[in-house]
Amino acid sequence: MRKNIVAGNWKMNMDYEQGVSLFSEIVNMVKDEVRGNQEVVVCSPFIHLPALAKLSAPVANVAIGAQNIHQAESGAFTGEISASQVKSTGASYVILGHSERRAYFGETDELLAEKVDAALKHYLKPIFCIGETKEERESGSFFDIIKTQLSKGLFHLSPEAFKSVVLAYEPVWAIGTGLTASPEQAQEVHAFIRKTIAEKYGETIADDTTILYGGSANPSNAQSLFSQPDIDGGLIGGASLKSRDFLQIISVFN
Ligand code: 3PY
Repeated sequence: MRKNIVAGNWKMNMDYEQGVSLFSEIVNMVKDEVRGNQEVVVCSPFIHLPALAKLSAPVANVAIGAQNIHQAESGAFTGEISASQVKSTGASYVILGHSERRAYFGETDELLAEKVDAALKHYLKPIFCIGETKEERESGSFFDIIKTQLSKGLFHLSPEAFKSVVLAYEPVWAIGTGLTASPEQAQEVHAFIRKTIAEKYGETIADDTTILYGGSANPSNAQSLFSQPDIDGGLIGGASLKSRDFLQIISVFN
């Protein structure tokens, strides 16, 4: 049975103290709430990871992740962080392919495939983001775009390796714009993603893959989005920076 996951993407927010204090609040509030096949993940800036790892270690079903890694193992890459360094903090996830990294840092599908390999080599589970721009939605090419992102970024993986990947459908037009895909629009794409995975890896792996919705998800729309059959939780931006909003989103699964 696939996991339901609510993952926070803090982006480049929170100084060290603020981040530790927010995460402590989250841990205290969710520690008796998150059960069974549900997991809460917080993807913070790198600076917070060791402290958050200590706080999350005793709590079942709460994990932490990074928002990026470099594809190389180690070496002269000033300012970069490798998968093994992230893993050594106690993190278990890494967001890869977020549209902000694709757009502002020129991350291509080919580069992302290398980052996926680096993550998996060090037992970091990728939360792999895919999604179309406004123009691609309006022109109707969005299914092709999503299929290409999946196949170039992930379909080189063996079935065993693919099982460690979590998908996040994040329509670019819904990120930082306050716009959200309707539950029906999101479900349509999630079902398409699952079908595309089934064609490559078979029904069992497709059924077991967690596919999150991301893009202005918040306490008012989480319930209607997460009740769709192929939506298994969310990758939450702004609303993950407020403990009460984040908790309300998490409690959709209780
Ligand atoms: C958003 O909610 O805007 C996000 O980008 C989540 O990753």
